[in-house]
Amino acid sequence: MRCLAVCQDELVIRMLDEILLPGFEVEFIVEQRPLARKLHDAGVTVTVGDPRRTDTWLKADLGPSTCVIIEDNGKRSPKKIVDAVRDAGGTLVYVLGIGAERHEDSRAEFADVAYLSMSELFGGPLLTEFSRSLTRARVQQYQRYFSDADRVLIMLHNDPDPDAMASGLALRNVLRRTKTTAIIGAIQGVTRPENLRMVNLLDIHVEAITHESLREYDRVAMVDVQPHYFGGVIDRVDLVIDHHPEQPGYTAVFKDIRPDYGSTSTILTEHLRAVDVNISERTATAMLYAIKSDTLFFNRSTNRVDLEAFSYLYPLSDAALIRKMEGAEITLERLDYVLRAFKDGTLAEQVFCAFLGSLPREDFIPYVADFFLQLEDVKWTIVAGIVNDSLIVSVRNLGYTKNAGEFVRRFFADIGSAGGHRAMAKAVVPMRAFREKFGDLPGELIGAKLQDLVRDFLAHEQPAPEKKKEVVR
Ligand SMILES: [Mn+2]
Repeated sequence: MRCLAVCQDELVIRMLDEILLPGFEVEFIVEQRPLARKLHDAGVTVTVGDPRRTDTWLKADLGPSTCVIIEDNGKRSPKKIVDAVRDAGGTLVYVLGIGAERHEDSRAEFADVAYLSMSELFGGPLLTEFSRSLTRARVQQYQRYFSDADRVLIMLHNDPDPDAMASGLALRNVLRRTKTTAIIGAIQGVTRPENLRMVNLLDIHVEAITHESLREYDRVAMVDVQPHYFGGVIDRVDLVIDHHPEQPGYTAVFKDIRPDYGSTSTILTEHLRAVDVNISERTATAMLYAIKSDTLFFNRSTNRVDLEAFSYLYPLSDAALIRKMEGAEITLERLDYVLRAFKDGTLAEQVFCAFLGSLPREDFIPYVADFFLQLEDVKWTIVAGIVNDSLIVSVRNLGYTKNAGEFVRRFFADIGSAGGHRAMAKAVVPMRAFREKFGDLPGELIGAKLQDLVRDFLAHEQPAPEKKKEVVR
């Protein structure tokens, strides 16, 4: 195919020539004779002429199937050139934006021709390549640092979730180690049924770690968590890879913390890709499941990089296994608490509140809160229960109403821990402190109290701006 290009910049001409030559027969029209001579000597096909004149184009033998590329350098409008090309019978006209300034104006001005901008054409791939090579350098550094260790510990947070476990598997892969030379461990093991199902289906072993046994390892890495989480027990690690906001108060030889990523598995997908490590089906399946679950299947704030990691891992993973893991959400004992909440809970003005009494495990509370949020006409759910003499409050809403994090902070931050973001939040309050603040309420009145608090909050609170993402476990 024949292509005529109008361009007065040597660098751009050489670049276009390089890119277009294999598929096109390219000829450049330049205005300055010295530039034309220089290009001609370099082997570029070039004619000297005034591109604003129709006869320049007629002379250049412009036909309806000739492709015309016109440079828009942001200094002088190429409108006259476009008109001249049109008059000479050109139809395949492309304006190529080179100056960064006036792309939007130009796009509007040349609405009837195709407008391409140089930064859009090259920016994406170039940035991907740059960030991949930066990641590669980073990963190679910690790979080397870990290479001479006999035993490596990959430490997870308590009650590890899919993202923690998948990140553990992935890091073991990056370090090119086996389960005997890189141990995945946690101080408190997995308890939630859906996570246990993942452990069984993917045959993941999480070693129980004690403060003493920490010393048996030559190197310690942490994924999906940072040392401050362990309350001063661990203040120095070799590597931290996490997507929670960076915390002070510890030292790490290497760290890669990216709070704008939806999961730690997303970061590790990039690490694996950067150093070209093969990802096994098991690891890919775990990571894909982790990305889905940490982003609540892309319902929670999701980054472009999460989608990219997802589409990269998808063909490598076992979709049937993921379906099986997801099915593990509903268990008989959970249904039991759903029924209890149904019986004792209250629904008023689209707010569902329930107090579940004393519970053997915490996960029933967020489960019930999530469950009732699916109901028609429910916009907020507040579900509470007592675990180990602390009141746990899970708050959920549909995300476009007032802020759940604000709600728990307002009423519980002074007597316990409270946090979260717009759509999901959690408070943990020692029962003694709760009684001191709200009185010694019997069970059925705790539910009613919560209903009062949220009614008060929703009636008076102005919508708060979206807070920076916090992940609620
Ligand atoms: Mn995570």
